[in-house]
Amino acid sequence: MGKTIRLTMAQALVRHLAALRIEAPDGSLQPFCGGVWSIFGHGNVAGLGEALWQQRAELPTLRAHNEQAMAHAAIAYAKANFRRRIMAVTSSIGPGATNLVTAAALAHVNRLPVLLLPGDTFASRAPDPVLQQLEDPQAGDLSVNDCFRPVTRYFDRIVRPAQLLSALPRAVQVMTDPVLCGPVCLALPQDVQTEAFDCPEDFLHPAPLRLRRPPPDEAEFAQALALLRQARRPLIVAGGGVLYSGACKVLARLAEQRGIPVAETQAGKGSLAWDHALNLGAIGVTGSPAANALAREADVVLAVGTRLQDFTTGSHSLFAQASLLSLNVAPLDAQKWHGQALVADAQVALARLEQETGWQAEPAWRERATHAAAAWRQRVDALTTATPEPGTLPYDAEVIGAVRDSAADSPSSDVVVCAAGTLPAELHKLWRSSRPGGYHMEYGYSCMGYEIAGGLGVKLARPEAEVVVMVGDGSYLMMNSEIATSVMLGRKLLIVVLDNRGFGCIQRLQTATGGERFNNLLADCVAEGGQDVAIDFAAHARSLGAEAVHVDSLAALKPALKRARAAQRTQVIVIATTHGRTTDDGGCWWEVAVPEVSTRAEVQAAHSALQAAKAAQRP
Ligand SMILES: Cc1ncc(C[n+]2csc(CCOP(=O)(O)OP(=O)(O)O)c2C)c(N)n1
Ligand SMILES: [Mg+2]
Repeated sequence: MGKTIRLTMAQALVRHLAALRIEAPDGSLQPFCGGVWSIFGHGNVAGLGEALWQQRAELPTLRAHNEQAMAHAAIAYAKANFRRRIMAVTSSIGPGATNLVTAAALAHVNRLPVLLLPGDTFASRAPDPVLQQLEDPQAGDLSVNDCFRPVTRYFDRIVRPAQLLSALPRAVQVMTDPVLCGPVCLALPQDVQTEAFDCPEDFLHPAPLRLRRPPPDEAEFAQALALLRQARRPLIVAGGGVLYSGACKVLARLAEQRGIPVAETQAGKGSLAWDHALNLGAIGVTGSPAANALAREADVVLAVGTRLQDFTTGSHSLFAQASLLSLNVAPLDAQKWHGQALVADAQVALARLEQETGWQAEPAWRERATHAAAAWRQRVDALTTATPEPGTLPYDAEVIGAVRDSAADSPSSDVVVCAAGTLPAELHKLWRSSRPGGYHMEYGYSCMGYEIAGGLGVKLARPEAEVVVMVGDGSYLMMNSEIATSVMLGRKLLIVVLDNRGFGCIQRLQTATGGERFNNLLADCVAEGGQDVAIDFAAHARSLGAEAVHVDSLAALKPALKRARAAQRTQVIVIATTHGRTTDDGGCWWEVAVPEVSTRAEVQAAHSALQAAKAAQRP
């Protein structure tokens, strides 16, 4: 047996984490863990807290104001690093821990790594029940941390210090495995955090990590190639996996050489530069007319690195006529929707396909795609540079145009961050992303409240970028406390709040499904004896330490953006927008359940329309 050192479990954990290095694409080694977000309580302050203090020079500890927000920041950091670097998040037991559950689900859905380290109740059970302890009458070993089991990709509870020696490397393995990649949770009983054991020295010097690139199975590759050789009108749907595997360059070469147009999912936007001749733009429910029209005419769809969620497939109605070839590192995704699977790393498999001859789109298809893409680029120009009619409020497209055009550099170094509401659809259609990572949309879980905290995580990962958080009033109100953290950490965010006085997108969905306007817009929620609240977002943001202004028109927004870009501290710009207008161009059907019986004729009509639309769904 090699040398050992007497350490507490928490000290061993933190030292291992601080020592982890990962190989960058250029072969250099980088710290794997960018820091540990911590809110302390009795469940972690003495144990993990002491260990983090000891290691503070090697592994930064950061404090924010809400555990969920800290995890959002950590997840965004991993996404902005294309899953190559992570952050950890530690909480106390009980409410601090369960505050992390939503974020764990967010990371799970988006296949993004994060190391969650909630405190847990005493393994010894000596002082039970402790403050915040759940007592289950039928299970003595249950704690609130068991909520993490379904929303993590690896869960463990460390009830003896030496268990860490296998549990932590397994958690790291899951986070760096492109197939399993997602959130992991090590629940840490507070007494075990503080218990000493003989820790092998080796554990404090882990081997460098490297992301695996699985090659395709030969037979599967041959089948895929056979399908592509038959294709006359192929379309590539680029998902987040293109970005995570670093396949953007080979994707661009393939598109050009073979004349194949590319459409992008929310996670895949930025795979090709927005002005690439064969970039049709966004696909699906929030898609461009160019991408959706060609999706309906394609004979083979090569889906790369996408989960094929309903917004991408139009609830399986959009490219239902095409043969689907799904290139994905995860078998779960590759075999979806009865597609032909090609399980492999996207970069490796696309590079292999590049070597193969005999597959090429028809010249007419390339030409059609080039024209459609150019027409859509022109239309985006028109939509995003329009000015509202006198007396009307601007809508999101016009604000997006103003934000884009305020960038001093071209192509701009902006990273736009967003997650929920009206904006994801508008940004997916209209934002122009020049480089991978310039478009940071959390649209797997579409979690209101991700935006500002996520923006902070992006800024930590990309300090040189202008991180522009675009957020609706509803999402802002759900989680905004990390504005203060951004000021405290000196990490500037440029936050643009689009205040349409309520949950605009859900109100429109409500009406579209035959419902009466109800419980969504603030004006519709004032109770008898209550008052309509005029929320002063700028004053609120100022109270958290940001510099903030309310602008009363699109004309006033433009100089405000210029000033905000020149500033050092976090900026918040608030503009009133209309909830009544969105970009009509593009889009496609999306299945939302509508009541089968109702006293409302509008609901009955919407139900009939739903049944008719379902006929177009791939069975
Ligand atoms: C945590 C969470 N709760 C509820 C929802 C459902 N939801 C999606 S968008 C939305 C309203 C968003 O309002 P706002 O941010 O003001 O954007 P708007 O649609 O008005 O532009 C709601 C309630 C969600 N996505 N996330
Ligand atoms: Mg709103």
